Amino acid sequence: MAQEIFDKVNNLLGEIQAATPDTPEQVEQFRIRFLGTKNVLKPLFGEFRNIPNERKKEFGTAMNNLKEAAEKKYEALKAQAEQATEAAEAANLDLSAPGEPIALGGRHPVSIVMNRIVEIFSRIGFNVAQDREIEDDWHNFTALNTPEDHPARDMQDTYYLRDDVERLLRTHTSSVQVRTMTHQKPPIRSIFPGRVYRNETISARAHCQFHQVEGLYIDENVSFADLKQTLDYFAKEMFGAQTKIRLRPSFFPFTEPSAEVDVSCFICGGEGCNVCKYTSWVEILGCGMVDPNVLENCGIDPDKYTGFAFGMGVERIAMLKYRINDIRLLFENDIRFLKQFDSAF
Ligand code: 2NM
Repeated sequence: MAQEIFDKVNNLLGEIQAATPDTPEQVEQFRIRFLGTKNVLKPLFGEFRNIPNERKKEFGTAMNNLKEAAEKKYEALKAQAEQATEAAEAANLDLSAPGEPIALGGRHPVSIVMNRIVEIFSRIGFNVAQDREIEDDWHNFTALNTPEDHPARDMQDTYYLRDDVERLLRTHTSSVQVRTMTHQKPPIRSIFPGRVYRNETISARAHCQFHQVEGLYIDENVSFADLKQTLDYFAKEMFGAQTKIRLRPSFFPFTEPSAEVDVSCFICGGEGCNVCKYTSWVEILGCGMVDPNVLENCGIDPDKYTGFAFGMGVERIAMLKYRINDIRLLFENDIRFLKQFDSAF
């Protein structure tokens, strides 16, 4: 009786050692038979009480060996199967398959236009200068010939720092031009891109922050004709070769004479449309000859040097180019809006 049970144990051990499952299904069958919840070892453990006392120890050892043999075999089969799967996958790899596409972010329209302006002026020898956004009164106003009682200095128009009449958020990048003029000798030929701040009520056309690119050229004998040629080149590069410019007299505290510059409407080409309000012309920038007082304030001899300066709003040009009718769209970072601009430039 006891010997019969011992024979069963030995037969199962032989079966385990001889098993050669080679499909994943056969490995699973092996697991169910020897290690599953209803495995064939379980009823044998129940035979324990039918084993005579003097052989109980021997039986225990045999059963433990049997269980261990099943577990070891199963682990080995599993490892083998995993290796086989990996090898099969490696053999199936198509090394010539195209890579997974990586989603690229787009440039912000303000960045696209600002980069384009910088690139156009770089090509004719302007270098880029940048500086702080928190400025003092002298660099933002006084050096630029802006009188003490000028409305731009008012709290209504300029952001002053808390309890501070001296420090403010720059209202134009001209403050960087002042820093350049006080630190560098002419010839100076630079452009000044950057963010500026004005205390405006936010609306479709105005925001309390925007971006400018200003330019400055100072040397001996720089003339108003040089200014016109430079801006004519810029307009043709920016808006197309057929573009014309026209200058209208204007006023800025820091230039004399001063002018506002229009380009021929690049939307309708003169036919008349919403963008040019049926005038054929679109205003894009302000400019002028640097006032001798400004040169003097910055330590440049106005009897020896002359210069021209100009300034434009980047948002305004981006809105014209992309037909955007509300400046707030440029500051909301709504992905549905930004997705429409994918230029890598
Ligand atoms: C403009 C229009 C006209 C300008 C002048 C100067 C400086 F520093 F040379 F005096 N900086 N920027 C200037 C002149 C800016 O922006 C509409």
